[in-house]
Amino acid sequence: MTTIDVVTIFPAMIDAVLTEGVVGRARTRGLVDVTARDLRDFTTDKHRMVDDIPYGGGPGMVMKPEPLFRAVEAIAAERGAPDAVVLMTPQGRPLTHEEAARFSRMTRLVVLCGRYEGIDERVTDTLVTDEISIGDYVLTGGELPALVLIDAVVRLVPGVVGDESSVEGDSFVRGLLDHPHYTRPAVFRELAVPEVLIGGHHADIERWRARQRVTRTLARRPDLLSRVDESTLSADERRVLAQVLDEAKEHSS
Ligand code: JEK
Repeated sequence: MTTIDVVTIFPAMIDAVLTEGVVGRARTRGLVDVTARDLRDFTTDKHRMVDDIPYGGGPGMVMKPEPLFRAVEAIAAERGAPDAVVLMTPQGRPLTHEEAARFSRMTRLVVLCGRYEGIDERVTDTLVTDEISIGDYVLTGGELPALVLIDAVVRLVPGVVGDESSVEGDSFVRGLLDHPHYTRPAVFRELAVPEVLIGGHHADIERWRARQRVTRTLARRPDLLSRVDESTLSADERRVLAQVLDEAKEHSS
């Protein structure tokens, strides 16, 4: 079983989210064990202090090393040595599908959530194995990033998402965005579902969807297309991609 321990001063934030949906069900089914640990439980002073002023001066507060060390040591004693101690930080390398897949193959993960200006660098230097960021925008702490990481990791644990082929079909696995989806009614407030999807000619539908995936990726995420692994694409996707790239060349010459 995959065990994830989250160290935070806001354990209720973690519990509130990870009891719902696919991750909540994975927990009740015993596929993963996610436990939020209150960092203040690992303090030894009567005020349960987790932060202090920065050496060298400057604004804001810094997370003290001692409670974080005590928390990770207590978790290691209880669970066994972790495979990774992940720190959520704006300084981390960006979270990707590959990184999430790597964590999903581990047995014991510890995720550290900072607050304030960040944490004492001696924690990063000696306890942390991976520094991860969820993107180039600034948040107020590591809890939402930890939830994003855990959600991405848990759905890759075998058995969590019912249809394994839907995980393999993920756009970031293949390097293509998804095609548009529609459901009933066929006309909603004068907005019609594309005719090809109504007809039900399977090969036509698949060609149309392949074209949508390729043209949308080119328009919205050309960075993905330039790194696409052609061996993961269907015959329709490969043909449409070659066609669309050729047309794009034509327009620029
Ligand atoms: C963990 C505390 C708040 C906010 C200072 C940082 C460069 C200086 C700390 N993708 C992500 N965005 N934000 C986080 C994240 C934020 C956190 C903590 C993660 C702990 N904070 C905070 C501002 C600053 N600036 C950017 C200039 C430090 C994150 C992730 N993962």
